Amino acid sequence: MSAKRVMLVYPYFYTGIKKDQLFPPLGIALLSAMLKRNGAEVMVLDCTFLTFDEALSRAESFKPEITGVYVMTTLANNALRIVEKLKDVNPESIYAAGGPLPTLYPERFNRYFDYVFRGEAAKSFPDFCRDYLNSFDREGFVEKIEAGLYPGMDSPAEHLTKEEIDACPIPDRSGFDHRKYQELSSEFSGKKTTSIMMTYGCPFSCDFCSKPVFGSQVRYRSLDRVFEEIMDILSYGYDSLWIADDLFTYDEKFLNEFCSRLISEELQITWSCLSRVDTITEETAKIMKRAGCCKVYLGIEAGNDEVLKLMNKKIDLKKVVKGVETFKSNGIKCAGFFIVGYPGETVETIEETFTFALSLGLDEISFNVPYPLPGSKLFEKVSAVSEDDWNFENETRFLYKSEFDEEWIKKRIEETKEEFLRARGE
Ligand code: B12
Repeated sequence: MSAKRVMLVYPYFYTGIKKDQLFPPLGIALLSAMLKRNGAEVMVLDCTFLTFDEALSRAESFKPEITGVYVMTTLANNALRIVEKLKDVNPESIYAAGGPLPTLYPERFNRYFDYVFRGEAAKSFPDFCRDYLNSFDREGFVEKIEAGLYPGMDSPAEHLTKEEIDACPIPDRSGFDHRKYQELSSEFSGKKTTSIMMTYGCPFSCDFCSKPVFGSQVRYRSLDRVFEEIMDILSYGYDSLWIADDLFTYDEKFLNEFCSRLISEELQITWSCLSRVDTITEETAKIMKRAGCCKVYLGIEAGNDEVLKLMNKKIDLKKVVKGVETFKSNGIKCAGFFIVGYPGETVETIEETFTFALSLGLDEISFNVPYPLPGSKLFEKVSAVSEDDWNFENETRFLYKSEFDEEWIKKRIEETKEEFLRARGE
């Protein structure tokens, strides 16, 4: 029987810029668990803490039959660079790409990869690998694949149903350098934090957002599976969760059940999550706090109702004030994300955003210029975004021709942040 080795590559190389959020990629962890369940030998090549040469040499010694690479916007160049070299060291392998960017632009990746899997590849990639690896005549097998057999490969991608999600194994976290992830996280916050996802999909259509993989239909995992995963996470030495769901606080019933169970299981962990200002009530904030929630990250975006409408954010300033107050009065810290320089804004509305951000009593603030994510409505509105512009992380930098002066915005962001810190006595 021939070997059944699959290598899954996360082509992100840590740059050394201090970050509070650096997590093992969950998509790769999930696919790894599914592949192992199908009998494959899997190596996760998480490049985060490796040099390019170290990554290549690990890949060369493993000699996979199938190499799969995760690609998102900021990782596209890395992915193409590494796949070119991998083909030199492992010419026998077949190469597959997946993740948000190939989902949006499969044709761009078809040039470099043998196969592109769009969307939730948990629905297709593990089955494809099983069938390919089990076939006696692999070349013959790929020639005879019928359209639609592997959703998202040569047919439209399909979302997993709630039942299918719950039937998946929990993500396989064994292939990551947890010591390094925990070191960095502790250095930043004193906590060993990692990410988890409990719901998939988001029903909102914010102008600047793109949700190519999970789409609009919200699906909740069963809490039994979620808690099985939390126990596994704790076994690696983590003591804090970053709940990465787009809308974790959207459904009060789900949220209450999660919190009640966390309280009754007495796991003594803290957690933070993304949230919206309009999905929170006094009772929910209370139970979140009791269950260990220490901080929420809120997309507030702007300090002007008309600009919020431009962004199709479906919140207004009143709701922002009330939402932040509800969290804060219950002892939950609030971080606010803002976008300044949106197409259609004026210098006055930008200033209103700075003033509003400072008035809210937030514990952390972050400002960005609009980031025209492929797949978003914003991307269609702005002009001349070049493929090469995506290498920049954490920089205030317009990736398109904006009517606003980048230097001025940078200066105002810095001044506002200084004022924020001064007001907090930091
Ligand atoms: C957690 C997270 C992060 C974490 C780190 C990522 C990590 N290592 O976990 C942090 C906070 C650091 C982060 C940062 C950024 N992120 Co982010 N992040 C997420 C988030 C919220 C969850 C990711 C996750 O765990 N998903 C769960 C897993 C199960 O899903 P998945 O990875 O997509 O996997 C499925 C498929 O993609 C596919 N698949 C995945 N891997 C592979 C591999 C192969 C071979 C195949 C075939 C298929 C495949 O199958 C999987 C299972 O079905 C998503 C939003 C979302 N809802 O997914 C955004 C998201 C991925 N991030 C995004 C962005 C833009 C960023 C930033 C650029 C933001 C910024 N301006 O700085 C940075 C870039 C960081 C970088 N390293 O380059 C975008 C990407 C959009 C795009 N079009 O590419 C998303 C989709 C959010 C959004 N809607 O805007 N992010």
